[in-house]
Amino acid sequence: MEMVEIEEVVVVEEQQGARRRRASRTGGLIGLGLSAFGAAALAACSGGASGHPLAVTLNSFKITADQSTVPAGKLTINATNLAAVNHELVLVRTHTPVDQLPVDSKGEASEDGKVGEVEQFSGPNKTKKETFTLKPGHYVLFCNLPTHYQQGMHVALTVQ
Ligand SMILES: [Cu+2]
Repeated sequence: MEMVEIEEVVVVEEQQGARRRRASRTGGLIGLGLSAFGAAALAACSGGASGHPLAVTLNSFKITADQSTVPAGKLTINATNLAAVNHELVLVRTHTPVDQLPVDSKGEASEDGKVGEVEQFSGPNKTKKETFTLKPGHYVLFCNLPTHYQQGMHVALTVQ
């Protein structure tokens, strides 16, 4: 069973390297991946992740990520909420700078270009994991509970 998991990750790594997606997973592709990307696959498996891992920390009122650029394809976000109150993480693909999204009268930022979200959850020190499939581009990750974006809960992410 362990080998099956490793092969799955290898295929994902291979896809990311080629910056394109494959509809089928052939035996030949897996064989190629095992020889060329075996080490990367083992590293990816150690966290039990199904995509490239990104650690995001939510706090009142700040968001940090452990990488500013990630490869296109599957991304597994491990979001940790350090605060006792709820926070969430919305992902939008946009050309707008990270701190210039339009905000409405309720203090909620525009979610135009939304590709997904980690729904709100409370801490402190709790982690929620979600996997997204992202194409190349500029993304803004932010908390959209009222006024949280304006108070600084946003971070930029480049996918390439
Ligand atoms: Cu928040």
